[in-house]
Amino acid sequence: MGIETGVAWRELRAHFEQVVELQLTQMFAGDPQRAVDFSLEEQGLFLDYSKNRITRESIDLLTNLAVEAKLPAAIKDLFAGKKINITEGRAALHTALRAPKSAYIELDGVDVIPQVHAVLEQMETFSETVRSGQWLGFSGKPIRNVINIGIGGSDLGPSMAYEALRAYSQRNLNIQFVSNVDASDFAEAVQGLNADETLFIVCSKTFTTDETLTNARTARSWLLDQLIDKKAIAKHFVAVSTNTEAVQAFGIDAQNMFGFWDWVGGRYSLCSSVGLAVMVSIGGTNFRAMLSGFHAMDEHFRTAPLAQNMPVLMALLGVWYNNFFVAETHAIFPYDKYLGRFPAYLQQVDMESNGKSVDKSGLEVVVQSGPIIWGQVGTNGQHSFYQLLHQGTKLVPVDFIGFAQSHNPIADHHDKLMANFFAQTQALAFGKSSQALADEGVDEALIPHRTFSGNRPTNTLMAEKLTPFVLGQLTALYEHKIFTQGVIWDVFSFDQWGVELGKNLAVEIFQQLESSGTGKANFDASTTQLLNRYRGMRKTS
Ligand code: G6Q
Repeated sequence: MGIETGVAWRELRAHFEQVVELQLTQMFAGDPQRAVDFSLEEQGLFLDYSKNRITRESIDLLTNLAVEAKLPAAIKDLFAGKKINITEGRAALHTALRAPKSAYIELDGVDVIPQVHAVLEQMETFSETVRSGQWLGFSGKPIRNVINIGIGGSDLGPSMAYEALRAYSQRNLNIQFVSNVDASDFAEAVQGLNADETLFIVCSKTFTTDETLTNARTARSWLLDQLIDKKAIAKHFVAVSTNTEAVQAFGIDAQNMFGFWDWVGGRYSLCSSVGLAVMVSIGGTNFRAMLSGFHAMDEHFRTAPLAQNMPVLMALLGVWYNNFFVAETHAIFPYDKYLGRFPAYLQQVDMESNGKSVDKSGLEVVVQSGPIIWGQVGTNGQHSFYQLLHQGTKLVPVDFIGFAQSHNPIADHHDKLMANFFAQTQALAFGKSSQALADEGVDEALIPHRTFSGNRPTNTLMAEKLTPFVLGQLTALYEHKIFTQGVIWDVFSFDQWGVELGKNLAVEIFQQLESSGTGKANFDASTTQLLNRYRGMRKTS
């Protein structure tokens, strides 16, 4: 029996029939308090959710839904380190990674906080040595290039945060991220670099991921081609992993390994040693400020009442559109160049967590689970796909994220950027009526083409500046939003079995390709045809 059979869902369904007819234009006109009442501030992060197709009753009914889904108990279990990742038999205790040293969080009878802080200190010592130029490469030169080799959760978090906090980076360090098994990724990253000034961070929780190990082996060959002596590896490779044996087998000294734990999911691992490249870039103090931002949002999520809880509200609004308005996608548009990787990062966190079609008891879900997440920085999207958002037939709820201060306050750029930011949510909500166009004297034949229906929902998130603290708040906000939605849809948000099949098939196909066609693999007719064609083209090229 899923959530859709409960009272709250039934009431929401009935309520939806009334709300679906309402226009944001009327709702604002009839309620001068609306903007203020549907807004929330949490330690400088401001959420205006008034431009959503909701009434006060919608929020009451949606919070009832959260109660019916037993969200408060689920939040407690998350923070208490209960093994809620049942299909993998693990806790999902990423919140412990940003808890202060004074906290006490027990898992299997052990307080995890001392381990967390010991690794943070190890990371800080290492980062400082690299940043200050004291870490010397094999030929005695300081490190100038740091390349993180990792994929998925071991890439998207650190690369997003590195970009986001570039304004805080030490500019004489060239930080790069190599993730793709496509050799062009590695080749372009090391283009023009000297091996004796380059440090690789091999970042892999399991240290078994094929793409990462393939890139790491290529990096080792590239380094040894230039530096010859195998002893150079100790000076130019460090590892971030939970697998000491595999790290040592690769040739990296256990002393140069930064550990973390199986209770940290890959896509929730940015605050662990997976963030090492970020700390090298921005330094320990800024990294800790980011952790404080995460922790502040953790505490808000853990303690605030549901109707004033930012992640919960955003999650419920998402459920409202996903399940009642049947919106298939949700877009995220940061109006900040530095947040360019944020939508891609959230794509993984959200879609890998809630892209599930069976519920916790293994039955097919009856209601839609996670949406398709997508997005890009503004204003670029305005000159591209916003057309569909304004006048297309699809309903796309959007989160707009903007800041009052720029890291690069040049001329009037920032006010122009933000003018667009405000204009877009206004246009989406209120549109432009045919009457207004007629009043302006627009040619009658053109009126239908120039009419904007409006009534298109958005959230606006705003903070003073994109600081490490604010990035932490924002990231934790989405983590907890996604967790809340997983609770409501009753799916396991912390596993990702859906990525297994393709991985296994790739291994079989690779073996077939390497065995020059003598293998016995029995592929479907289409795959066989494509493989034969590939083989033929590979030979002639
Ligand atoms: C994230 C996933 C996945 C993982 C990568 C890399 O939640 O588990 O994206 O992070 O497959 O795994 P390793 O860190 O083990 O190399």
